[in-house]
Parts: sequence; C-alpha cells; structure tokens
Amino acid sequence: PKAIQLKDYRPPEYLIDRTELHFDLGADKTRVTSTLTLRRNPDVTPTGKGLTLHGQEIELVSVSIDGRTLSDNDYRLDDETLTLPEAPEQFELTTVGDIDPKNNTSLEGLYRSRTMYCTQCEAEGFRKITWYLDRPDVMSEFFTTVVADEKQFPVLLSNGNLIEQGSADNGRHFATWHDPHKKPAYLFALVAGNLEHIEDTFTTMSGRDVTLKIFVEAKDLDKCGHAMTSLKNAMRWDEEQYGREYDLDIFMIVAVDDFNMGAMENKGLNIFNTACVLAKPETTTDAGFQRVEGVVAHEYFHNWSGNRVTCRDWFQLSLKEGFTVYRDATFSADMGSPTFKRVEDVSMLRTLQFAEDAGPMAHPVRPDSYIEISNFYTLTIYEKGNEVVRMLANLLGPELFRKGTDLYFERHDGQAVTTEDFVAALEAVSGRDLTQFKRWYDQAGTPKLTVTDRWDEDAGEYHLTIAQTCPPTPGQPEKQPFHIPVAMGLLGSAGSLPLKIKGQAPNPETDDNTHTVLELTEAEHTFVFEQLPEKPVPSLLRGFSAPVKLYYGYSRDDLMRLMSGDSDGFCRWDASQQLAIEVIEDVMVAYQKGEDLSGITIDGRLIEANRLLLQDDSLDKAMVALMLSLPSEAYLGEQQDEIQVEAIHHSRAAVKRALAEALKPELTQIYRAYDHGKPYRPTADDIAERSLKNAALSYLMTLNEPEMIEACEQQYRQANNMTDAIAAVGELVNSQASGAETVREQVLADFYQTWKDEPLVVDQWLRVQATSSRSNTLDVVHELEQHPAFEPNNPNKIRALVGAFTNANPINFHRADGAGYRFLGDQILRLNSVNPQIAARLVTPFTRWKRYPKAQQELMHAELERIKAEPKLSKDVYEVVSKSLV
Ligand code: DPP
Ligand code: ZN
Repeated sequence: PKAIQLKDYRPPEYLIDRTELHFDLGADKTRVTSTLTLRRNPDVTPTGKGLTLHGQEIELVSVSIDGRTLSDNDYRLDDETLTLPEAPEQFELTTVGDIDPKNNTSLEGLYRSRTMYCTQCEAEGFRKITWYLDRPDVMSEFFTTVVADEKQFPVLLSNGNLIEQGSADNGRHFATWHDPHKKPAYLFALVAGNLEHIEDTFTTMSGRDVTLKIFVEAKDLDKCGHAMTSLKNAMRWDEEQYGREYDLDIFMIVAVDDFNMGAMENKGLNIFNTACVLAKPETTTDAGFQRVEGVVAHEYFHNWSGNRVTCRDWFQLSLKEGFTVYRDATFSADMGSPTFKRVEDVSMLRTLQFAEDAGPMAHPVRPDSYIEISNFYTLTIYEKGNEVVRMLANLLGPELFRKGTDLYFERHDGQAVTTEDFVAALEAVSGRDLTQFKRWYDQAGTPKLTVTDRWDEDAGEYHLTIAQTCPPTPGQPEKQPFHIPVAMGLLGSAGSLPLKIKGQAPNPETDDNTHTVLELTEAEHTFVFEQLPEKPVPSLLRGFSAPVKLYYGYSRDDLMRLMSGDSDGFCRWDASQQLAIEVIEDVMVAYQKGEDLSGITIDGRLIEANRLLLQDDSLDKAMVALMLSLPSEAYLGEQQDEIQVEAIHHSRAAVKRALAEALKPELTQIYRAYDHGKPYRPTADDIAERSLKNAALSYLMTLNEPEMIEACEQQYRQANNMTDAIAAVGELVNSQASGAETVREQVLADFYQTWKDEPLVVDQWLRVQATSSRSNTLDVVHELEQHPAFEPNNPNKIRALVGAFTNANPINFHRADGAGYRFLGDQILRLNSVNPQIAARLVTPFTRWKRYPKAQQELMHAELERIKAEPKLSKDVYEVVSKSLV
C-alpha cells in the first residue's frame, strides 16, 4: 500500500454540478444508477489523462455518456477506479452498477444493519456505492430516489427535502429526496427500514419552523426523549453562541445498531450508533446520558463546521473535527458542570492522546501523509485538535473569537477549505500574527514544559523560568518552539497573591489582579513577579491552558495548598492527582522490593487532604468526587519510563485500601446519606451526587466486609437507574472477598435475564466482566465470546468485550504468559477481513509495545509479526502494524 501525501494535493480536474442517484433495493442485490452532470474545472490546466472516478466492490452493468452506451474499449476499469480517457469538456455520465449491501460487513458504503439498510460514507465509503469523484472538494447538488418493498421498508430517507413519493410495481414504493445544499459525497446518506419516529418542532431565530424527527426500531421509541431535548438545546445554543441557524425544513436522526463510529453528520440525515442516541434512566448510565447530549450536539454543529464549510482534503480533517469537538465541549460545559467536563476531557487527553503522540502512530493535527484515512480519526485529530482551537479561542478572547468564526463562516460558506483558512480568519479579525501558533497544526508530539523558580526574599521578587522542548516523532526529529499560553496565578499562605510582572503591563482581556496568561514563544523564558509579601506556590496551566506536560518540583505541602486554596478547579484537581501519584509511587518502590502491601502505611498527607475534602460541605460534590478518585492505572503508566503493570495495579489498590481504612467513617457517612429512592434526573448536581456516592462505595468495597457486599447487592436490587445498578455490579465483579462469589454469580445472571433484549445494556454487562481485575478474567472473556449475547461482527459488542479487555484491563491483558496478547492477535486477524476499520482500531494496545519491560515487549512484538504475516492484510491493519514495527 502506498502513502498519500499532502504535498501532492491537486484541485479536481472535473466538477460535478448535479448528482442524480437511483437505488433499487432488491431482495438480493441493489442496483445503483447514477447520472452525473460533469464539467471541466475552469481553474485547472488539463493533464490530458481524461477523467478517473473512484469505485470499489461494484459490479459494472453499463456506462454511458450523454445517453450513448460505451463499449469496453471506451473506458478502463480496475479494483479502485473507472477511467474515461476521452472524457469531453462537459457531459452527462450515467453508470449502472450492482452492489451487495447484505454481505457488506465493513459497514462502509451501503450496508444492512439488522432489518434496515443504511449508509456510512465518511471518509471514502461513497465509492462503494457508485463511481464518483469521492473527495471532499467536489461538492454537488444531490437528487436521490430510493425504490424498495413497501412492507419491509416503509420508511425511505435521504438528505434534504422529500420532493416526491408514491407506489411502484410489485408491492414496492419510492421516495425522491432533494438536497439543495451542495455537498461532498462523504455527507451522502440513505436509510430504508421499518422504523418508528418521534417528532418535534424547532423555531429558528429568524422564525422558521424546522421539523425534527428521530427514527428508531419500534422497541426503542421510549429512549429518544433525551436526544430530542439535547438536539433542541444544541440548535438554540448554536444560534446564541455562534449565530448559526439551521438551513433545511427537516432535521432527521436515525439510530442503527451496527456502526463503526459514534455518529455521522450527513446533511439533514444524521446516522447514529444506537449507543450515542438512545437513553432512558433504567438502561443508560449518567455517562451515557452525557454522551448522547454531547454527540447529538457534535453532529448537529457539523452542519456549519463541516458541512456548509467543509474540508478541502482529508489532511484537513481536524478543521471540522477539532473545531466541532471544541464547540460540543463548550456546549456540554454550559449544560452541565464545566469543571467536571474539563477534567474528564483532560484526563482522556493526557492518558490516551499523549500516549498516541508518543508512539509510532504519532501525527500532527494536520497530518502530511496517510495510507488509510480511516486510521486518522484519532484522538490527535479530535481531542488535540479541540485543544488547539481552545487555545486560539482563549488567546483571542470571546468577542474576537466570535468575530473570527463569523468571518470564517461568511468567507467560506459553500467551500472546501484548509486549517490555514480557519486561522487566517482569526488573524484578520484580531490583527494577531498566528504564524508561530500554526506549528500546533504541523508538529506532532507533546511539548514538555520544565519549570524552575527562585525566590528573592530581600527584593520580594519571584523568578519563574519556563523551558519548552518537544520529543522527536516519526518523520520529525527536530521541533521548533511552540506558541504556548500558560494561564497561571500565585498562591500565598492565605490565598491568591496579586500579580505584577516586571516590565509588562497587564492585559485587560485575560488578566485580573490574581490571574494571568504567560505566552511562551521561545525555548526559554523567565518572568519576574514583583512586590510579593511571601514566597508563593505557583498555580500553573490553569484550566489546562495548553496540551503539554508540565514539570515543576512541587512539594507535597505545595500540592496540599493548591488542593485546598487555588481558585482554579482544574489545578485543584490536578494537585490531588499529583499527590496521589507520588504516594502510589512510594508504594511501588515497596512493591518492587518485595514488601507485603496488605497493611502498608501511606503518607498521611494524602489521607488528611482527602479527609478535608470529605468533611467540607461547602465544596461542589462534583469536585469532591473527582478529587477523591485515584488516577487510573493507564495514567499512572504514562508517568513511568517503563510501564510496570503489576506494580502499578497492586500499589494503586493498596493505596485505595489504606485510604478506605483511614476514612471509613466519612466514606460510610456519604454512602449512607444517599437516598436510593430519589427519582432519577441526569442533571449536573444529581450526577455529581451519584458519582461521589459510588466513589465511596468503591473505596469501602476494598475492605472486603460482608455488610458492604450486602449493601452493594441491595444497591443493585433497589436501583431505579443504570448508573447505580452497574456501579454495584462492577464492584461485585471486582471484589476479591470470598463472600462476594455467590452474590456476584446471582447478580450477573439476574442482570442478563433482565436485560437480554436490550443490546446496549448487554454491552455494559459484557464490559463490566471484561474489565474485572480478578485473575480468571481472560477465561471469562473467552466464555463470553461463545455466549449468545456476543455478536462477533457488531462493533459495539466487539468494543464492549474485546476493546474493554485489551484497553481497560491492564493487569489481565498484560498477563505474563502472553495469553491476553494472543487473544487480541486472534481477534485482529479474525476481523481483518470482516471489518478492517474495527480491526485496525483494535491494534492500538500493541502500538505501545516499546513502553513495557523486555519480556512483554517480545510477546507483543511477536503478535505484531504474526499479524503482519497475514497474506491478505487490509490497508487499515497494515498501516498500524507496519508503523508499529518500525
Ligand atoms: N465525522 C464523524 C464525526 O466525528 C465521524 N464519524 O462526527
Ligand atoms: Zn465530528
């Protein structure tokens, strides 16, 4: 397979003004007739090579130009293209082809999911439907007719507005849709099925009524309300925050069970993984409710950031994704708890994106080459892309940023553009030179800030020096300094200190008396703070103002001061995590020496800090829950030079147990005070309360006491919502107590019996077992693979069982005998031919092989080699595996 390079980008030689599609959904095959109105692109000098269209896995029936059928000599056909060497300047091209959606297990193009037909065209799925210029800079007006059996497929949908419908021969019917907005093929969608829907209306800011419909299978009709509310909130928010109004008379969402990603922003017809749209308290956790709200908003926001203004080529993917994640993250923050949302996002970024950025698949936010674009729907494109937009928004401040996005949308409406164009609009409104800032788009790797300081008691001056470096990444041995905003303040013994930087006037946009943003542009800067009454503790990177790793030698007392006294919620939380990391690392040293960890004493400061948290009624419960939670094993691993899975797991567990012992009265009180009969609401306050209570339960369960096991079982049986139910199941599944065995078996069996007809709940049942830290988990996973609940080709099931075991269960996945690795290798090889995208995603844990001790490295390396030796390796898997082996 060959790499595609950004530097090879050329504008299209032909444009498609009009696209007319006719789908005949047969019992067996589907016949697609496409009529394209083509003309030469006046801005491009002809290369004389004619016209080459993309097309894959389509059986050609006929090709004609302006109504004249071509003979075999008039075109060339291969596995990926159809070439017309003698294409005229301007013409109508009709192709007829047969496709086989029933056997399309890749879930790209047109495919069958349970009883319905649906499509997924981003990034390059449209070429599996018909021959086309399947690239985002070719935008066309679409007319789509679908013909299908009326009984089996009463609902026929596509993009835009329904312009005609009626009956056809043999008990069939048809519908014709017209999308007046020009769009690239990746935004095309079609759905045919026996679906029910809920309906609502939204009146836009200019007073137009838009019909909103959410289509699902009949059994899911009771789970659409939250998505509808979220959609209306998102529509209003986008009007208020960005001045963006919806532009069609109808907006539709369809839920499908088999879906490679979360959801897809097809124009006017979003298609969603059921996991990202269905929600009701009995079946959906708090995290699930929040995910639905966030994803519904995300896809809706794409209507402007993605659809009206789209990407020139796939290297620009973050243009729409980074910006849209930023939009949905700020939306979710507005709807719920901003600190909670920020901490959640930063945790994910620092654990998973930082790992990606330090591994063989590291790539810039705007990559310059890829083999398979599906492999680039990454945390870097989405989450680091979000951070880059967030930095821009913060550098400009809210007013200028809004002016900048207004200009961007106005300038580029209906165009396919680049990240340069986005930044240019922000430069134009602010007068700022963002040339250096743009390195964030071009240079991969996580910058590292090393902070040192000096206190000059006599002068009352505090000297803060910040140096930046960035490690090499594939293809980029050397890095230029980044433009890094460091939001900060200084803490004294009684709270925030006034800031006065020598030689610098305060910036009224970002500074108050106690908060400022330092802008780093050089490899090293020193800032001198004057007129200080005492030696301060610096509060750095407030709100996580830049996606960097920051090193400063905080003492544990400094961390306690930040935890209790800083004005920034993020920094308080981060200090709690840093303190916990240090205490866990103390225990790791003891573990490595072979000491018994069962009754180990830990640094009392961690206990005291947590006691204060638990006793302070004035604190936001969300903050308490967050600060009380220990850093994950994955994040702890990220802090180590070499990841010692067992040491991390056992030391973290020992610290958790020691905290539970010391804080048992406080934790018990929180647990007992919770009213389990309270009606469920997914509000920020209630979510925080549940999360704190379940954190208390989790601590107390480490004590292996019979009354807690009983309480846990009771919580499961009494729960009126899935958050509490699954939290209890999770604790029982992980419990090492001998008394938990019987309860665990009963509860798991009861859970399955209760929910076996709800696929999304069954996913949770699989996940909770796959992530158990008990030592027989791999055997359980093998058994579950044979269980009727596990559908081997359904992405959600694969993620719930295989993905959860290999990504979220380090102690069992990294078993010394390599059995966990072999399991993953087998799954990747099995899925390679079934669904290459999903197979390639599963490789991720293996990409980190160099981070582990030698014995584990060798075992993982052997699995990568075994996969690479597969003769029919998909491009998707090949790219990840071959880059990992470099
Ligand atoms: N463009 C889609 C999304 O992120 C990818 N599935 O919303
Ligand atoms: Zn997106």
